[in-house]
Formats: sequence, C-alpha cells, structure tokens
Amino acid sequence: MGMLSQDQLKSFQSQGYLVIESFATHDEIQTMTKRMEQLVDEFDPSSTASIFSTKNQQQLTDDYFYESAERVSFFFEEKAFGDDGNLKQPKQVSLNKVGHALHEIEPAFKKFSSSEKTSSLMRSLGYKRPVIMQSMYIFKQPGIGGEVVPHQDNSFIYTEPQTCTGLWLALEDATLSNGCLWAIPRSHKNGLVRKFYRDEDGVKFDRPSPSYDKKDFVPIEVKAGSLVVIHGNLIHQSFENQSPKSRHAYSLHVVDTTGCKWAPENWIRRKVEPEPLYVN
Ligand SMILES: O=C(O)CCC(=O)C(=O)O
Repeated sequence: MGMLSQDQLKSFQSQGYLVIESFATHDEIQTMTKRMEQLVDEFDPSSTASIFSTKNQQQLTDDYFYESAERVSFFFEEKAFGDDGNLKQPKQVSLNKVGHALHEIEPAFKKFSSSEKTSSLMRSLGYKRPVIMQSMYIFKQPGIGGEVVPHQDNSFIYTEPQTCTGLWLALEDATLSNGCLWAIPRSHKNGLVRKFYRDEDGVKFDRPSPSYDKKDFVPIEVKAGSLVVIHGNLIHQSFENQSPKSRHAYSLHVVDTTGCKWAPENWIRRKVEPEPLYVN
C-alpha cells in the first residue's frame, strides 16, 4: 500500500515523472526556508573562500565536495564572483546550493525527508529498503541562478540495477521565467546514457553528453508545495534564472538498498552507513 493511485503510478511509469500538488504543507515549507535563512546567515563565506584561494586548489575543492556527502556544505553560483575573486553581492543571493546531508543533520529537513508521506510514496514505487543518498537546497537565485544542463540522476547516484528516484519539492512557485524544471517525457525508457564517477584524479563522466533538442523538452511549472517525482533515467534540466524572483527547491535522491548494489565509483562514499526510510 502506498500513497499513489493506480492512475498516478501509470502516469509516472509512462511519462517518467509525476507532479503531486500540495505534497508539502505551508508549515513544512516555512520551517525549511526559515531554517535555511538562518544557516546562510550563520555561514561565513570566507571560511570556504579561503579554501579556493590556496595553492592546492583543485584537491581542496574536491575534498570540500566529497565531504559534503555527510555535511551541510555551501556552494556558490559562478556568477556571484567579480573579476577580483570577491563576491559581488550579499551571500544570501550568491549561493547556488547547500548540501548534501541536510536530511540527516538538520531537524527541519530531516522531518520532511523521513516523513510518513515520503515513505508512503517510496512504498508506492515499490522500494524495499529506500535510502536518501543526498539532499540539496537549491536557490536558483534571481538574475544569476545557473543553468542545470540536461542529465539523468542515475548518472550521479548509481546502483546496479539502477534505482535512483529524484524527489524535487518546490519551496517557491517554479515558472518559465524563474527557471522551472524541464524534461523530455518518456526519455527514461531509453536507458542511462552515461555515468559520473570518481577516481584518484577527481570526478568525471565516462562519455560526452549527447546533444538534445530543445523542442523535445516540456516545462514543469509548479506551485510551491508541489513535489515532482523524477525517474532516475529521465532527461531533465533547468535554464538560467534571469528573472528578479528566486526559485527555491529542496531535492532528494533516493535509492533502494535491497536487491541492488551501491557502485563504489560513485562520488558519494559514506563513512557512516545511512539509515533507510523503512525496511519492507
Ligand atoms: O533544481 C534544478 O534546477 C535542477 C535539479 C535537478 O536536476 C535535480 O535535483 O535532479
């Protein structure tokens, strides 16, 4: 038993994504956005800016990224910096995202992420022992919120067989002008096109991206509180936010851990085993 109707399940299976309106309550959204506001206020940008100005820049940047798998870490928008390497604007409107363990560390995010409705949704999708591998608070800042190029989530969060599902919650209305998600319906049926892996030199893709035709994508405009459930092989993207409105979202990537194997070459290498949402 789970929360999805047969029609919703069918639609997800045929299209590769599903919008569930009013998945999060106003209170849940407020709790998460307010807590993020505090975290950003407390965050000292020079603590990470110093990392980026040292000699061993690449290694330190990579380490900051790798360690973020079990932390609450802050990542800037490229366009937030001027030619002198300093932030051009306040930190509050300069961050691209915060991740990747908000769902474990921050109670407001943990509460939503491991709520009964999230579990119920994963049950509907047939997960036996689902584990959230990463969470991201994505700001999509006004004016500079960067493009997210077309990708499949299974490339980054790979299990054998593939089991990643994305749960993307709009914390603000996502529209054509502030950089909503776009996807190629049914593209999940064509399999995974490439893998993102980590080795001693860093992270990379095993092959170049195919080129995609803009006309194959459909926009997924949603109201705050809507959840977009994304199949791990669905090609999706978002464009730069050139509008004066932000587009905050909270995104989870979930895998199954029964009947499949976490790939050791994934960028996420946990020191502490993550807890499942439930065990069936
Ligand atoms: O929020 C976005 O613009 C893209 C997010 C995304 O692709 C994801 O969470 O998998």
